[in-house]
Amino acid sequence: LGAGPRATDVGEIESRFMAAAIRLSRRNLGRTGTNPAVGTLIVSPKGRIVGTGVTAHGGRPHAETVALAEAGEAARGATAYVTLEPCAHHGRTPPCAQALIDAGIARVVCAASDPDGRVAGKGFAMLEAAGIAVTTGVLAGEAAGVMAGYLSRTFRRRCHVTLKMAVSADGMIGRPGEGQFPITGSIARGHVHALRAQTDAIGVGIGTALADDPQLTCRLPGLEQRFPARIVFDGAGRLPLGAKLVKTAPAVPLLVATVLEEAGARAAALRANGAVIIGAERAGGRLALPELLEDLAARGLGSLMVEGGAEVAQSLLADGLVDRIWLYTGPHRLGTPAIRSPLTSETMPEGFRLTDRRMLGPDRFEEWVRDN
Ligand code: AOF
Ligand code: ZN
Repeated sequence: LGAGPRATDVGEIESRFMAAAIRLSRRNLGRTGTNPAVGTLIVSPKGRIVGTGVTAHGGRPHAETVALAEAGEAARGATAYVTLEPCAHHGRTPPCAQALIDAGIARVVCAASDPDGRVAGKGFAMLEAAGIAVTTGVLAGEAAGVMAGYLSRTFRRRCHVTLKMAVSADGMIGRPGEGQFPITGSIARGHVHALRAQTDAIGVGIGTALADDPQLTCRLPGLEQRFPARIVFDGAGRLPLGAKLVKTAPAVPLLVATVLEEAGARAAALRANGAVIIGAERAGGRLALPELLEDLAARGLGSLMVEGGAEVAQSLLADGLVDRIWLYTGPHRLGTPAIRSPLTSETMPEGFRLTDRRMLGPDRFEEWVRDN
């Protein structure tokens, strides 16, 4: 577990193993369908890792099953570190709580509880009824960050929203009429593509779709097969059939949120070209975003990353719908005329807390999370 000083107290040891299980769970984030990406470590009484598991591509088998299979007989008397409460329901396989009991696990340490009605507390109860010691809430916040999409979709019945912004040193996001303007370098670009691959859906406003003609796919070696859905917020149905977003659909899923009465025949034309049309309402001149986020969740999309533009960002912020901000700040000033970002590192809206900051080559990356 790294080269740090040897952990001695129980709480610290627990945190270290849980941190490793959370890192492991990230490996399949975005690839487990509507199932959360869970991580499991099986640790022997002597503190040796004898099994590791992460929810498989597509969502099955579950993490615990994978880790127990690797541990085999070594699971007897061991401690299982699981980032989510083990399931208690009969799905395509028997409950993980039962599998842990049958394997002779002595102790289970968990991060987050599972809000799925079929589990919600029943997993812990099953384990305890079998005489297994259960500790919960270890690094719960970190684990919830990884499973944010699943937890939001299940708990709140709406998409978890991450706003991605790239701003210049003077707080600008681009120049009017110049399309995609490079603000950050290639390392930051690769970082964005990797984050896209972990997200269920990527959204842009129609203004950005028209100005930049983006594809919003992940173009990193090894991740080309990862296709998050793309969503265009397009109240009046203005997305042209020749846009790259349409040309790449339906191989890469494309959803267009539009007011049906306004889009008229264009909605049918987009549908005929492979787009899924989501009927939306207007509220005060803009698209009614809360209902839209609920609609996306009902379609199984838990995490949404919004990549622009300023207007959509502003609307989501005004409605209090942004859960997390991924902010890239480039080293150059754009000067004027330029489009001002609704936020910068220095002018972060109230309620957001800095949870990560690092340099990606010449650019600075920050993660800000809203406290609920
Ligand atoms: C676990 N370990 O690795 C995951 C769990 O459709 P099913 O049968 O796979 O069940 C989906 C539910 O299983 C999902 O809603 C969540 O409650 C749980 N996911 N549970 O014990 C895992 N991915
Ligand atoms: Zn399970």
